[in-house]
Parts: sequence; structure tokens; C-alpha cells
Amino acid sequence: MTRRISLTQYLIEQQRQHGHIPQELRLLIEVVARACKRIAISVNKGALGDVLGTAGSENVQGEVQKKLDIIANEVLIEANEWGGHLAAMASEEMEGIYLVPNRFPQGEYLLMFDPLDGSSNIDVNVSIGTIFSVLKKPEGSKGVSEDDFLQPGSAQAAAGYCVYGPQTTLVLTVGDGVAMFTLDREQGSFVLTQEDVKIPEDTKEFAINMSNMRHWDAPVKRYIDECLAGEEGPRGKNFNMRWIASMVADVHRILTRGGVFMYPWDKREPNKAGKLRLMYEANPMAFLVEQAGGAATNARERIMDLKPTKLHERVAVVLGSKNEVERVTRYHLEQAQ
Ligand code: P6P
Repeated sequence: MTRRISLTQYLIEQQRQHGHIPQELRLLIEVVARACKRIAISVNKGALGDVLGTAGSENVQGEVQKKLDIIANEVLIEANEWGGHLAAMASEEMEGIYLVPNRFPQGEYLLMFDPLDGSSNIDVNVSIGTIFSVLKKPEGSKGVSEDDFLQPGSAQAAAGYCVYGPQTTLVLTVGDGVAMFTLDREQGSFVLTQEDVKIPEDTKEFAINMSNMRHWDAPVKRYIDECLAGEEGPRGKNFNMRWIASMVADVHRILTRGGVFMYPWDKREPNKAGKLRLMYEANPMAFLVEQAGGAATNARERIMDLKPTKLHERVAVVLGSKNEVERVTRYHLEQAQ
């Protein structure tokens, strides 16, 4: 039975016992968690609050913004700008970086987030979530620019997400394993419900949007065809499929019971590496998955080794149970020979 301690106590232990995180990072994570609690309140209002539907605007990605996308983004900005932990923030919903206003103390961390991932699921009451990633501002950097954010995922100081589903659960890593905290609505605080999360190295469950099959590259088609062939096929076992179209929900399932999640490159957008964003979707999820003993690649290389060139750059994603991710990589390398 996992010790029922609060997020604050867990973080203080990480700070005190493991010397793993400085106080500034602990305080930053607590502020992000409080912001997620506020977002959960808006999300859970649904039709009872004026939060559903579109906002009548588009974000930098050219996607129609939902009202909750904007609400979540504003909550995260307002919660984090005054605390003194951050130098700047970046969001899927904002084109450029957001510098902490001069009236507030500047900190040494950079915070990136997708304030509400999976927002196409909001109006149909399917789980959605907030994804966040924390970097340190490069030493000696004068002021802050977008270039300061362009660090590989391996440089992350912390990463996590909050999934707004049947439970509101914060999942976090500071580089010392993965822990899950469930929101206790009576206390109004996140309580540790699982630590040392581990992803099984093998799985019988894959997650991919099958409607894109005709656009996939051959190695992805080969991998999925073999899964579909079941026990009569080369894999010798039957597979199950899940696709929630909400990365946070799909990744949460994989952290909870294993599986492989794929959003591969496809020929609809040949000049784009993939659909998902490297800095505030793939990198934080890759950090969590690797810390839980899984693997995360762009089908060829480790995601956390990729050197970003743009704040909103996209990437192909294959992540989850290690042996399955490695098989997909092997199929791509065999194609290249
Ligand atoms: P599709 C949500 O819009 C998202 O960015 C991820 O959360 C999700 O995994 C993916 O896109 C779903 O994409 O093309 O299946 O709707």
C-alpha cells in the first residue's frame, strides 16, 4: 500500500532526502499543481459553466481554440508568473515565449506546457490533460530568448501531466522515477497514490489512429500488420487496440498497464516530422516513460536526444513498452539498409 502523503511532503522528501531537487524547483512544481487543480474545476464544470465550445479563434498551430484551451493557458500563466521561480514560459497556445513581467522577481527555470491537450475531447466528456516540462535557463544567458528553450529533452529538470478524467491525477518525474498523485477533492490536495511506476517491457496493446494507415511509412505498416495478424502471425500473440485521441489519457494507460503509443510520420504532411509537438508533448512524455523503464523514440532516434530548432516543432512519436518500441526502431533501420 502506497504511503498516503501529500505532494508537498513527497517533494520535500525529494529535496531533503535525495538532495534531488532544489527548493525553487519544488515550489515551481507545487504552483503548477495548484494551477492544475484550478483547471480541473473549470473542466469539471462542463456545460454548467461557460467553458464548452470554441473560442472563435485559432492558435499558433492553426487549430481552432476551445474556450477551455484559453482558460487553462491563462490559469497557468497567472499562477506561475509572480512566484520568482521562472524566467519565462512557452505554451502551445502562444506563438512566442512569455517573459515574466519586470514587476515580478525573475527565476532560473523555464516552463513549457500544453495547457489542455486533447481538447477535441472536451465537448464529448472524454479525458483531457495538461502537460508540462521544466528546463533550467542556460547559465550566463543574459535575459531570456526563445533559443534558451531549445534544449534537448535530456536537459529537463522535471516533467509531468495532470489528467482530468474519472480521477484528477498528477503524474510527475524529477528524474528519480515516476509518482502519481490523485486529487482528494475533500482535502483539496494531491495525495500520493503510486510511486516507482514501472511500464512492463512487453505488451499486447497498441495505440494508433488506424484511419491514417494508408499514409504510413512501410515499417509502421509492417509493425501494425503483424499486431493485427495475431497469434497466427509472426508475433505469435493476439493484440488489443486502444486510441483515445488524447495523448495524456493514452500515455496514462501505458504508464498504468503498459502498451505502445504511436503517432508516426505520415505522407499527408511530408515536410513535417509528425503531428505532436516536441517541446511540450513528446519531451515531457518521453521523460516520464523512460523514468518508468519504457522507451520513447521518433521511430529511429531517442526523442530526448533530439536537438530542437524551433519552439513549436513537431516530431513523430513511438513510446511505451521498451521491447515494442525497439522493434519499431529495428523495422525502420532494416528499411534503411
Ligand atoms: P488524431 C490531441 O489533439 C493530440 O494532440 C494528442 O493528444 C492526440 O494523441 C492526437 O492529437 C490525436 O490525433 O489525429 O487521432 O485526432
